[in-house]
Amino acid sequence: VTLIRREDYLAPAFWIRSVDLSFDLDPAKTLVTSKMRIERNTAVAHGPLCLHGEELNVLRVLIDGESVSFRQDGDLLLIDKAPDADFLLEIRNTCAPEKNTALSGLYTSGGSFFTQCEAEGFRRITFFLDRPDVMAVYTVTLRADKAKYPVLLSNGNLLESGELDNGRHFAKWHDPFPKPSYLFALVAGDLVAREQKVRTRAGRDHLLQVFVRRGDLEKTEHAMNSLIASMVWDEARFNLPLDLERFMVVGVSDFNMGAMENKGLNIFNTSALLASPATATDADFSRIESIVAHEYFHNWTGNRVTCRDWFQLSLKEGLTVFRDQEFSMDMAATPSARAVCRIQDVRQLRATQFPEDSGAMAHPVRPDSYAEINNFYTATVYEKGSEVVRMYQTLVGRAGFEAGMKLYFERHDGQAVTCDDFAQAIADANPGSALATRLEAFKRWYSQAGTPRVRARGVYDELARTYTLTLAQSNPASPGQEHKLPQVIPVALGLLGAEGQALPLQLQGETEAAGLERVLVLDQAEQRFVFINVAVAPVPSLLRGFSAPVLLDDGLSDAELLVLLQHDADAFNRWEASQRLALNRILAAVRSGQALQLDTAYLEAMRAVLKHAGLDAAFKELALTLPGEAYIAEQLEVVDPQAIHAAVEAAQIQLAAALREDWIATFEANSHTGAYSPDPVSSGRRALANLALGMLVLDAKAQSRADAGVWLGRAYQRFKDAGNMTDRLGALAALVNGHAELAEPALAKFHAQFKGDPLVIDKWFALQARAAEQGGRVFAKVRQLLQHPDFSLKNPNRARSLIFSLCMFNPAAFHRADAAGYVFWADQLLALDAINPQVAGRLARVMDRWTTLAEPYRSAALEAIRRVATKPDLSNDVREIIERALA
Ligand code: B3K
Ligand code: ZN
Repeated sequence: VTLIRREDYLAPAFWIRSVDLSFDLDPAKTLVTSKMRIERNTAVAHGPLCLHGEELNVLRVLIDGESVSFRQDGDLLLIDKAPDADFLLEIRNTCAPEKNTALSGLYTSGGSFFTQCEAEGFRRITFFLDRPDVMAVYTVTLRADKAKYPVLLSNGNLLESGELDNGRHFAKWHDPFPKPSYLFALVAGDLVAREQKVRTRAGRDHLLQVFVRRGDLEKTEHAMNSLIASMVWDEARFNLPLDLERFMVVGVSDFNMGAMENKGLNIFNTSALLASPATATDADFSRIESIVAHEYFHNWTGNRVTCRDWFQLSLKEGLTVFRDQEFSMDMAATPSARAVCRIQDVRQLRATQFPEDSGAMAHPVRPDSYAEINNFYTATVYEKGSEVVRMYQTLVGRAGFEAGMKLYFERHDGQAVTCDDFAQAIADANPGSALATRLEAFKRWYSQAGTPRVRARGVYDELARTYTLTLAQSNPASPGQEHKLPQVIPVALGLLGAEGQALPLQLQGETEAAGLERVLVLDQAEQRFVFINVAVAPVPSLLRGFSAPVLLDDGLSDAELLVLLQHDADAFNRWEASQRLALNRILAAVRSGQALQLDTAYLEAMRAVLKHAGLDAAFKELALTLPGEAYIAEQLEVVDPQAIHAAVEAAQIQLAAALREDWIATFEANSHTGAYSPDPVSSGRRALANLALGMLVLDAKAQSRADAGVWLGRAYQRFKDAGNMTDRLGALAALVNGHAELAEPALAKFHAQFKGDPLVIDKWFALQARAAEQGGRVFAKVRQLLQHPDFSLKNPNRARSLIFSLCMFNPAAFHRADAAGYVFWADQLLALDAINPQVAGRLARVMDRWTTLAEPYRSAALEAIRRVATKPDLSNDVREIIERALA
């Protein structure tokens, strides 16, 4: 593959200032006419006008109305004799939307037209300077059959619409804001809209619309509410109002990712948009809220200020994820619900980004090179990028960060900029801050891949009443980066006495204590911090709220972890203690090869959490859920997925048995939440009830108790009678994961009940493919489901629900000693690559960490990767991932 390098960036030789596009929409052959006002960029040396275009059929090229000679070279169209003065370039071409299975560019789904242009889809619609630093004002005319496509949408404001001959009609749209081509969108189809008029704090009126297929309208209320909440929040927190008269959101069922922030016309995967209590779970409700918010927030962080080049992707993505995470926390309202949000975000980071950062695809938040940019919409760019933004806020404070954002927009509104510009704005707004004084070192977060390790050891001197904390950091080598420099790591901490009391924090040299929590800045390989006037030997609570994306080795004993679990003022660290207690035990079993045996101290601690009157249900559910198998694997040098699974399974069975009476009480106390509302309190109770039910079914099966039938029967009953999807799917999952006989009739009933709702059928596939493996039954079932009439590789959601669920989210079913999982992966990957390279590129990532696998998995995985590599016509997307895996 050919690599594109960050250091090779050159400004474009031409600017496109405005473009007038018209479309004669037809699924087989759509005619596109583009009239571009172009001027030379005098700052750059002379050269031909060189436009991108992929899978297009060019009909004519005119400059200022005269035909002009051009040549085509691969995916480029070159005009050697472009005028020096400003000129009008007119190009006519066709494209074939209904043949576009890659879902990039203009395509059809369910008989309607949609576009997806980020990152480089616009060039599959018409010839253009398809790069984010070329920003143009768009005017778009759509013409189509009126009966089939009554709704015609594009970015910005509707200028006019009307009838044409032959049953056709048109609509003309204008977006006043210059934008890069990746933010262009059009939609044409038979859609209906939920509408809402809103007035901003600034007193401007706006029309909000959510367009979906007929029949889905009642499932858009939550998305509309989320959109309104996002608008209110962005104005209140960052003073950023909506800037268009109209803001539209459209749902489509064939979509490569979650959603897309096209200016004024966001396009959403229906899975990230539609929700009703009967068809969507609590997790869906909260995911929809955060994705609606994320895309809306992009209007400022991404659209008004965009990226100079794709290496700067985290400029908009990391920042916008940070903003949507902050929004969700603010929506959660109570301190405990905020902590639950934070815990969930960190769990996600550890499950996806940490493995990425230590595997074949490890790359900095700002990558140095890529072959296919679509491969770099990663957990590192998004989630680690968000953690980097969070560290700015930690270092300059919340008000300082808001001042930095203000300066960023004052300087760069309407521009395409870099991560350096963002860093500079935050630092300049906070002169003398812990950030500004270390800016260059801080920026290593953008250039160094890998998860830094922080080792913390404390020594208490009883006589001197001092506590000396030594913090040391290191960062192992990653591909292309042998040696790394120290990073700037904010370590939020508190100290607790053995009875749990918070101790005042006074560093040597300070005249008085500065509160009970503070942020130390670790910016050297090793640093010592001496606390004075420390009355008793403390238990350190480090990295509170997960103040930096690092792996912490604090060497705490079980007794110390138990103090934190019980008393830490920081809810995140209380949860972290619960996870560490479990992790230590699971790792000991896996490392020693001995059967896991949970001890009374651990079980009693978990019982105390479960019975605690002062803790929220949501927190209990998180604390009692064992660490994920991917995160456990991260702690090991050599990974045996079956050994990890066996240890987790044993832990679960023992936790289920030892706490049986408490699980029963927990289930009884939380299983009736009344009329459905997705709020944090009732969703927390549903989550805990589902965990308890899962434990009780597991226990009934595992211990073959005399009254086993009781809980299996109750689970089935709850499945049948559930008043919402969260309870129904929870009960179904309990039966399926417990391999209960009743699982089959329940699955059949579920399918029959929801066969008309593709998003629910996705859940039906995913639940089976993610089920707890037992003797290869899950894998066999997945192979069988490939033949199911509802299965199709063409719909990304469906492909993800079955194939990705198995390969990515079910390590024990996937990593088989007989290599059948890897053969399955290679087969499906090759089939998918022929249809949709972007989605295939994601599936290829499954093998990122193959080198850490134990035998026989390692050799078998290598063989499967090599088999894929020998395929001659692989997409660039898959080729890049496979080559990195083999590098
Ligand atoms: N910006 C889009 C992602 C585009 C992915 C292209 N392969 C959605 C988002 O992050 O909001
Ligand atoms: Zn985004």
